[in-house]
Amino acid sequence: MGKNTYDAGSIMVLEGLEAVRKRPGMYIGSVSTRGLNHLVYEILDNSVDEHLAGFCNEIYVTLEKDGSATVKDNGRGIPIGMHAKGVSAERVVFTTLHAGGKFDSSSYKTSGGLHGVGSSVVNALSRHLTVRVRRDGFIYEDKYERGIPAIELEKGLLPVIGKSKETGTEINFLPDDEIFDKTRFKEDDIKSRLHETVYLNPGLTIYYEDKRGDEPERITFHEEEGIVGYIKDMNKTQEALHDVIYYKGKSENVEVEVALQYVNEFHENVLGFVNNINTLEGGTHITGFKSAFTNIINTYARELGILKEKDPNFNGTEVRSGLTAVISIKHTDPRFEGQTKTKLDNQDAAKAVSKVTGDELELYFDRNLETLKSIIACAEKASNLRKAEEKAKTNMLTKQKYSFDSNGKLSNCESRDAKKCEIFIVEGDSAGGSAKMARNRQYQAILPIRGKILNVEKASIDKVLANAEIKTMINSFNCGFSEGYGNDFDITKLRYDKIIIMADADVDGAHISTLLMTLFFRFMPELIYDGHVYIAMPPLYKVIPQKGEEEYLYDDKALEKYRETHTGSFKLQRYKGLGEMDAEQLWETTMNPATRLMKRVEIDDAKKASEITELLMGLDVPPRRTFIYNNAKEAELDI
Ligand code: 0RA
Repeated sequence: MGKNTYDAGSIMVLEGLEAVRKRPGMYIGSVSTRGLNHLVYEILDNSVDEHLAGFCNEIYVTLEKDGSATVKDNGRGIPIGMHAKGVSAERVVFTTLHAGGKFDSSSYKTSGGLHGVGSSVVNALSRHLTVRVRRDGFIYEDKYERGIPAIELEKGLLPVIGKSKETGTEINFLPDDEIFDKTRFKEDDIKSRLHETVYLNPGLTIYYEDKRGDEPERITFHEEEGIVGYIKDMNKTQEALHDVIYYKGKSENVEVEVALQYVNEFHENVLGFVNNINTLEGGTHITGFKSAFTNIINTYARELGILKEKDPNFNGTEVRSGLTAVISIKHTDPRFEGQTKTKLDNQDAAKAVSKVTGDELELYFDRNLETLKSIIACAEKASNLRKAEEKAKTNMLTKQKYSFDSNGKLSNCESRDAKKCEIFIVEGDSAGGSAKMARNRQYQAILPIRGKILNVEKASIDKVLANAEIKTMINSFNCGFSEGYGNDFDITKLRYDKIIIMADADVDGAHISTLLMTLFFRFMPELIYDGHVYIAMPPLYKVIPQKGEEEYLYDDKALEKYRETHTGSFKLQRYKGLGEMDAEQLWETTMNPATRLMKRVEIDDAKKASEITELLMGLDVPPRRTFIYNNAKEAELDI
């Protein structure tokens, strides 16, 4: 850009906007409900950055009746003065695509630069967006439509629309229905994001209000205890073995904060955050924590004589058996890698977390010997269990190798070219039968499963392994599994490129899908990280018009559309289950790669499935059914 004028700037602006509107997924992940909610998070993150910079302690998030969202903070207010580009700095923030593009929503701004990364992306994807800035005694306003400024500025400066003693930024925006499949924000996701945000920022209060229903819903999110409260909440239904351990420190210019607690369980739950971003794929901060932690526990176990000279060390999985932990770091220049760009890559983070953990835990354990002993006892228990299970596993898997082929459940495909092969996991024997007839036997394998598979979230590993269906799955996928025995999972051996869950579009079907996702998430997470798991989308209806072609419709919205766009009478056939379709229909609608619809399971889906499973375990049957049903209804087509 040669000239530093407003005109030159605005041309760049329009090009940037077009790029965002053309490929929204590049900037916000997707145009499904997840991408839609992401708009709120982008705007929220800027206010949270202002909190991190030390100038804001209250944020209001409102889901308005008209479908728009408002995020208001009491920070300094986005700068409104003249920018070098010859226009108010606010306009630059909302119309210039900031570097990075993909997904780098918020970062830790210790320098207090002109933040607002993501604002222009939200602006470009909004039908309309209004900014109000309160500062210097006035209220300033700016407006946009689909990212394009909607008011003309005088001398490049914003109009004053009132007076105020307050300071802060208020942004209201309506997502563009030309971009998004659905434009209704999903309140549950937004609420849990807000809750997560205040756990990580104990000085912050977020006032949430949903005005869309008949009765407005209001929640105040504030967590005085920060990540300690987060741990307490995650463990609230479990038997804690000691008070939450908390420490923080700074090393390598990285701020490290950790809270942890053991429960009477074998499950490990370690969450990582970098500058408030949930690092779902882990990374260096997590490995730094794990290696220091394993090291410390083993050192103490030897000092206390619990491990004898001849004994091998406890491995990491054993040491973390029963552990719930949150590792939250602040880094001035985080680099993310991985499938969803949520894996931290900075080596200094590993060093910093490891150093702070080593120093602080030593201080803590020297003063809290009883806690230390109960933690070592957990590792010991896990270690003994592993040895017993390893034996059981060898026995079972060798036996199983011979028996499962002969029990005839798996109808394997003929090709051995994994890249082309698919396996359908089909609920029910009758649907399994149709699927077997319908399939392309060259590339498609069918594994019918009966009823509800074992709930893997709470079952111990030997029970999981003893379950016939699960054994068959592990054997047929051919990669082993990855919990409790160190890391035995080898994705390169995967026998099928696609693992497709095919269940009825009803409550029980949703439950089966949830359980299967939980199984994969817990024991074979790479299947999901690498995008191998799918959910088949059978149609809900078939319409047979008096004149014209038959059509399959996949949801109620499609039916509504059909009714609007077709005249003349038609017969409507509702599929209740997969078993109702004959082989040919099943092939045509659900299995034929050329015509079917499928939803790829993302790590968020699987994580949520696992959380739901955990939640359901504690509930009685009636609320459980409504819960599943409500969630099943919200399953969306995502293709
Ligand atoms: C840069 C400088 C200053 C404030 C902000 C950014 C700011 C941005 C956003 C976005 C949402 N809420 C925000 N609050 C503040 C401060 C400039 C100054 O007063 O010196």
